[in-house]
Amino acid sequence: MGYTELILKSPNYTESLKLIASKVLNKQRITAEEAIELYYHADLPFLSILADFVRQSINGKYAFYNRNVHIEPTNICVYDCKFCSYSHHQSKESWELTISEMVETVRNLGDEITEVHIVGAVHPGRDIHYYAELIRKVRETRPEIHIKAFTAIEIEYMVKKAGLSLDEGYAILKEAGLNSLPGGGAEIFDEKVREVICGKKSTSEAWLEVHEVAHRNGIPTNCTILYGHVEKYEHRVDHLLRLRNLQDKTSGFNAFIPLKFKSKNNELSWVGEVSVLEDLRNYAVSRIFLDNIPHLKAYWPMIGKQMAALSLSFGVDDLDGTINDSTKIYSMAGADDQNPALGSEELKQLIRDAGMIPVERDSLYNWIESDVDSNP
Ligand code: V47
Ligand code: SF4
Repeated sequence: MGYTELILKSPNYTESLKLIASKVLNKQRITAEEAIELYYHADLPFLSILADFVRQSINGKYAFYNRNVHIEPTNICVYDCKFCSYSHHQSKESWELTISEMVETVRNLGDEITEVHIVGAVHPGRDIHYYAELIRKVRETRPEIHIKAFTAIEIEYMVKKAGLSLDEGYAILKEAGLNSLPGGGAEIFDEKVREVICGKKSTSEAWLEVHEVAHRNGIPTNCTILYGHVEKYEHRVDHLLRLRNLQDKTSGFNAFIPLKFKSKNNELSWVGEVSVLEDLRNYAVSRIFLDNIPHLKAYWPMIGKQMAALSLSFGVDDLDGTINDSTKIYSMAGADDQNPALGSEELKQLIRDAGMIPVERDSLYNWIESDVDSNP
């Protein structure tokens, strides 16, 4: 008996769960209500089978990784999100790197690094011209490297500060050498929950607009959700639905990255953290619901290496990444991996142990190297 029959003939599942399963297995889209039902009522084996079906339909047995480095320009922030352990409000220590310091970091990177990921706090004194200068200098130093930089929150602020429109801002950043945007700052779109956890930050509507205009300007982006704090399943599904709708319109998202709330050293510490079972449930429902976003990424410095390996059986096809130890956003919030560096051999073995085929990718998911010959 195949896995699918195991679900459809099993006495363990309700008729409505079986209906959802047959929709997924027939490659039909599920509704928001059905996603909510999966969150509340489906068990992990059920979710794993369906998420793996979707994953394999899109990405086969391949699991991707890339060689990147994170640079965090500053922790001085105009906002004071309650879940944040990183900004100067919480850490009580302010720091800002100069452009020369950041360029020096890039200069010293090994040739194998193909991407630089630049994300930091929203500094009150830095506008788009400052950041365009940073990107320009990075580009001069490493002409071939992919520059993925600035969350929608940083973009919105730097563009407004300079009195420009988003289109004008993107023209400047693209000319300087920006290639894509990461997915941070989305948090949770539901306006009431957003008010509780990060009331001063850019609105959900603004986040979505920054990404929509990026896509219209030919700049691909990622998207995220911050889950496991005070939100309910209904809020997660509302968030996924807004992303799915935008992707239907633009096709500009490359990857969705669920970010698990880490509770150390921030104003939401009292909430605690959800279990690893909840992480797997969340990956699987996201994979099943977001049928139009090609990649589901696990950010392993946050959940730990072993959990990242397990996530590959719950819809994940991409592990971020081979990163240096400069990522403070999570280590300060109590990430499982306090020293997030992983060599590519170790990462590849982790993927093989999970029964998948490792593929080193570039930032746009073109293949660089794999155990098998080439992208089929
Ligand atoms: O927006 C902050 C999150 C994000 C906490 O696009 C926290 O490839 C958990 O978006 N617990 C920034 N999460 C990082 C980000 C990211 C990371 C990796 C890859 C990509 C990509 C994007 O970090 C913030 C916020 O949602 N965050 N504090 C915390 N205590
Ligand atoms: Fe600032 Fe980002 Fe922290 Fe919010 S999450 S306080 S925007 S650094």
